[in-house]
This record gives sequence, structure tokens and C-alpha cells, in this order.
Amino acid sequence: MEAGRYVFMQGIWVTELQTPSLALSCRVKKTLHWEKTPYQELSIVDTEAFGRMLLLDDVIQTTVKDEFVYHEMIAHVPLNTHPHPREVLVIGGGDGGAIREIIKHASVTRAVLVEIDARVVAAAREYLPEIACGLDDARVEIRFEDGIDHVRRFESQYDVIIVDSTDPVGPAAGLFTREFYQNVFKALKPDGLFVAQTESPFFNGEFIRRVYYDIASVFPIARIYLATIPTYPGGLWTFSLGSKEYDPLAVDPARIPRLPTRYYSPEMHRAAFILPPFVEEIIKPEEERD
Ligand code: SPD
Repeated sequence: MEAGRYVFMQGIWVTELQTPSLALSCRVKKTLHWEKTPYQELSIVDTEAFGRMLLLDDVIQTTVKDEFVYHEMIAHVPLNTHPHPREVLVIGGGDGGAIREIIKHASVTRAVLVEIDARVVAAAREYLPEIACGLDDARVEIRFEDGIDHVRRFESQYDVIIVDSTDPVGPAAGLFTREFYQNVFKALKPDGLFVAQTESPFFNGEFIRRVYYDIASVFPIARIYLATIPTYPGGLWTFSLGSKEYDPLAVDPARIPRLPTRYYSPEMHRAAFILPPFVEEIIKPEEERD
């Protein structure tokens, strides 16, 4: 092994400090865009390993190479758990990836995207067209407002709510509270369900546990599922689902339509809920924990 081979890296690299002691660095081909929006710093860089990448406040949000895993799993698991999803709300998700997946469902008549930062949508349209391509669909309505306020204002409106947020810090922290889940419950129809991205089981176990029990205190059905996302801390990611009536584990795979997807499939729908013991441990009741 050459001395220093892993320390002296040539060229320009983009680095996300994923935890205080862990970083992910990608060699940059070109910086395409940088701006300070009213809400955050937004960068789009073209990387050798993952293609174009969107970062908000130096945190990787999505990349052209691995975005399909996250967007397919955050959209198709809830939409195929609901037997006839018509009205769908996405909170966050300004890159458009979740919307692109939602509009693959013929039953969806209206997909509302509530994104606080209009600049994210504009940058995604310009630099990430393969992700943002669904935003002009006639069923899509884009509102630049705060998702927390939005769910407060609606009652029995949506079949499915998808919280495609940034990490639970700063303004996004309010999207991971019991009070928010209560408002999501209220904004859902009587048989509605919701899903949220909920971080890394390797690095955020206590956070995932708190969110799981908050959701379980509001919704009769609470579940966690997993997907492998190379650019997110630890590479393994959780999604948490709260449902008033339909259990994602009870979905008959034969009933799930075969959509054009690269990670999600009827088989993956079920497999994603099989949790390794260390993740099971995170959500075990206190008295059963090791
Ligand atoms: N650690 C980053 C987690 C980001 C999750 N949201 C991504 C938004 C992609 N639409």
C-alpha cells in the first residue's frame, strides 16, 4: 500500500460531514450551481461517483445515481399499501423525485407538493431534469409554503402524506414531533396513511425509537422499513409509516402493479419490512430490550 494514498486526494472533492467523526467525500467534476436561498445554502455539483448531486447546507439530499432507491421507496410503499390512493401530499421533496414516482400511479388524481424553498424546485428543474421531470404533470400542484402550517389547515383531505424532508435539524425538526403527527392524522382521510424518511439505524437509533413511539401513540398501525442508499450516512436508511387502517405487511404482493421501477418491486415491498435484529432492537418495548 502506498503511504498516504488515502490521505492526499488530488482534485476538488465535496465532503459531507455525516457525523462528527465520519465524512463522505466525492471527487467533483464541476460545480454547477451555488446560492444562498432565504432558507439554506443550495449546491449542485457533478461528481464522478454519483453524477449530479444536490446538497442543502452541505448535506447530500439526492444524486442522479442513487436517487431512485429513496424516491421509489418513499412513494410506492405507502401508495401500494393504500388500495386506491387519489389525493397525495408531499411535504418537502422539492427536487421532484417523490412526485415523479407518485404520478406513475393511475389512481392518483391530485399530487400536492408543499416545499418551503422555491429555489430547490427551480434548481432541480434546471440541473436535475431526470428527477424533476414529473413536476409539470397536470395532476401536480406546487405550493411554496411551510408543510407544518399546511397540515394544520386541512382535515380529512389526503389519502397519503409523504414527508420527504431534510434531516431533523433547524426548520425540519418540527416535522418529527408528536404534534406534527397529530396534525398529519387530522389531515388524512379516515383510512389514510403517511410515511416519513427517518434517518440511519447505525447513527440515529434513539431518534428512530422516539419517532416510532410518537407515531405509534397517534396511529393504530406503526411500521418501519429499510432501503439501501449509498450516499446517506451508514448506507442503510429507515422510513417510518403510520396508518389509520391499512397495514403495509398485509398487502398481497399479487395485487401490487408492476410499475417501471429499479429498486421497488412487489417482493421488495414485503422484504423492506424484514428488519435485522439490531434494528428490531431499536423499536423493542423497553421491558424486552437487551
Ligand atoms: N441525510 C440526508 C437525508 C435527506 C432526506 N431527504 C432527501 C430528499 C430527496 N428528495
